Amino acid sequence: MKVSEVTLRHVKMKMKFPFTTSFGTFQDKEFLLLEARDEIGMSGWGESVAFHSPWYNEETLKTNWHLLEDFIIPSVLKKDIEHPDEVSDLLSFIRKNNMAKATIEGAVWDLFARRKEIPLAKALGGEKKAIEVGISIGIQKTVDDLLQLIQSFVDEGYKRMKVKIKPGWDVEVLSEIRKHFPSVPLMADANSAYRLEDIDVLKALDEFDLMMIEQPLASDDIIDHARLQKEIATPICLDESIHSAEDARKAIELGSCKIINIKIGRVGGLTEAKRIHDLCQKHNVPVWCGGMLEAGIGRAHNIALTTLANFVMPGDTAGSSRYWDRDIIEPEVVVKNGMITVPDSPGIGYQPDLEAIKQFTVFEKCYS
Ligand code: OSB
Ligand code: MG
Repeated sequence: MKVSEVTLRHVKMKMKFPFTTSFGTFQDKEFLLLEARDEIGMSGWGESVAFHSPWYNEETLKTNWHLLEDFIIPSVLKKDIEHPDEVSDLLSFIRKNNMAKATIEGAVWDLFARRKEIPLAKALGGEKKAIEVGISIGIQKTVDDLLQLIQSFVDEGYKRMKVKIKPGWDVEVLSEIRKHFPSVPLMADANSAYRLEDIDVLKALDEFDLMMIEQPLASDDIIDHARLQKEIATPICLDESIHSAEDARKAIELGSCKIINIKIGRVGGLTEAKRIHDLCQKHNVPVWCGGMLEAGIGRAHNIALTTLANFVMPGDTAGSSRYWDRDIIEPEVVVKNGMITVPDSPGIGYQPDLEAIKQFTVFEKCYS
């Protein structure tokens, strides 16, 4: 197969609610969509998870556009590609910029599966027919607001609650949650808001029977996380620190974490995501699929990846209606009793809603 034409779109959507993490607040979601067309006129779709600002990692929608336009698209266009695993080889001369790489790699995976007339999940080797879903809840104005939100998501059936924490919004908040929801599956995500010196606070969290604490320390660290893991009972899950299977190998060897959150964009694509999955499986390290507040295309890729066997914990793959009044795929992603039924149609299993995409597109450019 050959990618003979690529359309890159800058899309702007508004989330239903502001989402606050330890590093900032999102509501306007601007991102890139990539449509790759092959020599027989079929299309595959990818979504970049880079945000407008470089606060989760160093990439932004503009750096992604630059990398895609000047390096990535020219390296993939017109090349003979037997299998999507080859895309990461074509791009291996480019250091990092994983989210930009994953954008086209995801589109090639979708295209590959559509041409074979199989679901992307199957192309990846996934077997689950349905996946468990958790929800990630941002920092709220008051603890009461948070408790009410948790109640509504418990009522909707979400399989685990993840709350964002930061210094000053941690021990008391989690203690209140546990008072009201003594046995709900609960975890906390700090997005790197703490330092090893904060160890007393992090030790205090052991009291709340958390499934895990996600990325408590620096976004580029695996050394201090290993020291911290020796001191606390709560399993550490790494998110920001893991960019590759090599990173995962080192983190597991050092004991920096007991669980890994896999995000396709952060690791440079589905091929690398699968490698990390396989490595973790070999080492009995459970994984789950993280979220980047994706619209439907990115969400569909996450669902397909989650069908692999070692995704044994609920992911952050909430339904479309959690984020959007109108998503960009048809049908929308629906969560019922905390589960998503994996689509069995070819490729990502959902159709891009071209009318919605047109409505949300700010700028587009075609490369051939
Ligand atoms: O750390 O997992 C994270 C959102 C934006 C940036 C980073 C993260 C998140 C989430 C939201 O936790 C997950 C989602 O609902 O997509
Ligand atoms: Mg996280």
